[in-house]
Amino acid sequence: MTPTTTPTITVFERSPDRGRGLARDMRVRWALEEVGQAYEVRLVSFAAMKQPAHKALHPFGQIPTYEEDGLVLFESGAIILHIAERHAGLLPHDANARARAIAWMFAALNTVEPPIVERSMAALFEKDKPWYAERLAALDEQVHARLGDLSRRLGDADWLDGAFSAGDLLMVTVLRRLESSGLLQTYPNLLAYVARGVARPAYQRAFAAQLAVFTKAA
Ligand code: GTB
Repeated sequence: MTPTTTPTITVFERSPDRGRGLARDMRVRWALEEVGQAYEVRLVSFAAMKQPAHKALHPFGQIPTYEEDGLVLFESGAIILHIAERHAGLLPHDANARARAIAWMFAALNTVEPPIVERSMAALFEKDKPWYAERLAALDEQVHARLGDLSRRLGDADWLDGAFSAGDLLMVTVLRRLESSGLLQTYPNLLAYVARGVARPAYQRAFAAQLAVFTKAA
């Protein structure tokens, strides 16, 4: 059922990624754009995120959140699944194909994203440590293990399992976090996959909207 009121999402008032679309509101914006659902945005500062008012929406004091018709959701994956279940365009109708697309959503979030996030965190916060080079090499190896398997599975297909789905949407946003690392360069089909995702008009609209927030705040 489509919502009777316009959903509201929360996003960083000033994203630390400086408008590169790497924060997790980007995937929610993209999903909403794919299904043609208008949305409102509420900007939240780092300080406000940790206050009781925001923690009533998000127990861990983070973005994004999603509010619609009395429903409050947190966790980008749960929000996207909710959007995909209520609108056409992000999950196939066939029950088995739908289950497989949802499996790809979980794979993006539970299997591919964790080593990528761990690597980004190390690159941000551990650069000055004496063991950094060794740790980075180990983390690179873990990321390559996932990318190698993903690349082999994708092969020369456009998307992970038939038509573009919420699984691809999440996987593309996860892989985008590697853009500055150079690790994707070894996998031309994954580079092309990400390029296909970001070329989608819905992605472009979502990207422009999050960039406008950063530009206005800067
Ligand atoms: N599992 C949750 C989900 O998927 O929704 C994770 C939510 C989350 O990590 N939110 C982050 C947050 O609110 C923003 S996206 N952080 C504030 C806090 O925890 O206090 C993570 C993020 C932040 C910055 C960049 N960047 O600069 O590139 C990329 C991703």
